[in-house]
Amino acid sequence: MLPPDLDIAPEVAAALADGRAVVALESTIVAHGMPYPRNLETALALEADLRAKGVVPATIAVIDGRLRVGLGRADLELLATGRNIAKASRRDLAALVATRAHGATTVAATMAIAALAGIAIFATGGIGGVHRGAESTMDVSADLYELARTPVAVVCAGAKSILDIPKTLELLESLGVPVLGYRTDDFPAFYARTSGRRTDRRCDNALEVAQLTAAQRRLGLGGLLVANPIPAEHALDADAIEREIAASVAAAAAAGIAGAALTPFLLGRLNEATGGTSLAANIALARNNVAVAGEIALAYAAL
Ligand code: PSU
Ligand code: MN
Repeated sequence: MLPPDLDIAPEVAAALADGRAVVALESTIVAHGMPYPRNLETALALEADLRAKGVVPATIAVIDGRLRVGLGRADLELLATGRNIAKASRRDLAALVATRAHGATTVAATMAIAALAGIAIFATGGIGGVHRGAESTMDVSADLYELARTPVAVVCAGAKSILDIPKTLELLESLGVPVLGYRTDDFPAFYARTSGRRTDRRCDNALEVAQLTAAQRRLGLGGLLVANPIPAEHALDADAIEREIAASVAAAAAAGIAGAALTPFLLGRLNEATGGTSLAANIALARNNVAVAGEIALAYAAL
């Protein structure tokens, strides 16, 4: 029985009922991850890219307290331009529903809602993880715990090095989350094709990922992470980005920014400091993740 708070768009519901390919998309990247109007253009482009492949996009958000799976243009405009759209992770969903508020869903909350709707594949840019300094702040994204418990395959370009990537990979291992490298042995670092760390398994085509996703779901073992490196022509110079990241992390500490506000602060400062280049890279890797997720969803639907 689906909760009465869930609204699945007719196009998405029909595709799910027919066993056709569906890919979930998150909305924090729209409301808090990119500036207007590129956020809106990107959200629309990601959906168009999927449709062009014969895959139905299901962008997820909370609108007026409804858990919405599949948004219209007006919903995307609201998220892209709204001044007070809450960033919604798993723990925020009940309050947004109860107070009939809006929320842009993080990877964790998008996974939870996608699973309620029966969607198995989800594409995003980068996931949250273990923050630098977590040994004293204990700031670890709920995304990692969601991956451990919720049966959705998340296609991402790894994690930004605003995070501590070795600790993030250690925790994913502890939580039992398979970390697959898509056509790579290395775990990518968002703007860069490698973090210097390995994934735990390499997959060379979408069918392999679809079969692994199906097995993971049959066994009830939770989610999995598919790490897909940024296309080489869009990758940024790792040293230059690293300097900006270190400065952003220091600025956050000096301003006493912590908790849910930390990731949006770091993303915003980084976007400003690196201007158009990092934004262009961000958009390119998101589209690349959607392309791979679309292929995985098509292979999954054909199993
Ligand atoms: N990393 C990015 N871009 C993003 C996010 C993370 O490079 O937009 C967003 C995602 O929605 C992710 C969330 O789920 O930030 C993680 O926030 P937190 O660290 O507060 O869990
Ligand atoms: Mn956090």
